[in-house]
Amino acid sequence: MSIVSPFRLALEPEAFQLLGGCTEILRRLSDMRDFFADEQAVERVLTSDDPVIYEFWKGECESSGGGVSYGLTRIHPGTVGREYHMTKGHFHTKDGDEIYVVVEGRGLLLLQTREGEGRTVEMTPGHMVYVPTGWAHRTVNTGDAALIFLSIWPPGVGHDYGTVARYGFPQLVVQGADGPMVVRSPSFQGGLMG
Ligand code: S6P
Ligand code: ZN
Repeated sequence: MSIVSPFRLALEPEAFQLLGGCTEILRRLSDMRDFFADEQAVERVLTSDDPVIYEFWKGECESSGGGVSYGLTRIHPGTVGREYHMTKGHFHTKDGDEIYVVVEGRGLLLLQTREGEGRTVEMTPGHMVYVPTGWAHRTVNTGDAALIFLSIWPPGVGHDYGTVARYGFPQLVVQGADGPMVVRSPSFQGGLMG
C-alpha cells in the first residue's frame, strides 16, 4: 500500500474530473431500465434520446491506516414519467458505513434494510447523512437544479446493484400536484431480499 500525501480538493465535478486517479461513471437512462418504475415512460424517452441521469467520480486513498474511498455525484434534474431522477442505489457487499455531505441542490435519500424496512431522509446543502452498514441507499433529485453530494466510505466494501434491480425500494418519489411525494412502490413485495 502506498502512503498518499495530504491534498485539498474543491467539491465541484470539474475538480474531480481533473484529479488523476479518479474514475468517471456515467449513468444514462438506458443503463437504468431495471430501476425506474414506469417502464413505458423509459421506453418512450429512449425512442428519441438517451439522457445522462447522473454521473459520479470516485477515488481512493490507500494508506497503512486502511485508506478511504470518496466520490462526488451529480444527479441532473428531471423525471421519467412521474418519478424523479435518481441513482440506481445499492447495498454494500461487505460491512461498511458511509457518510454523504450535500453540496448543492435538494433531494431525498431512500434507505432500506434487507428485511425491507424503509427510511427517507431529506438532503439539503450543508447537511450530512449517515448511512449505517446494512442499509441500501438511493439518492433522488427532487429539485429544479443538479443535486451534488460528496460520499465517503471504506475501501473494498463492494456494491450490489442486482438486489435493488430485482426488488426495488419500498418508496417511490414522484411528482405530485404540489411537489414531490413519497409513495409506497406498488411493485415492492417486502420480505427478505437475497
Ligand atoms: C458509494 C456511494 C456513492 C454512489 C453514487 C452513485 O458507496 O454510495 O458514491 O456510488 O452516488 O450511486 P450508485 O447507486 O449508482 O452507486
Ligand atoms: Zn454506497
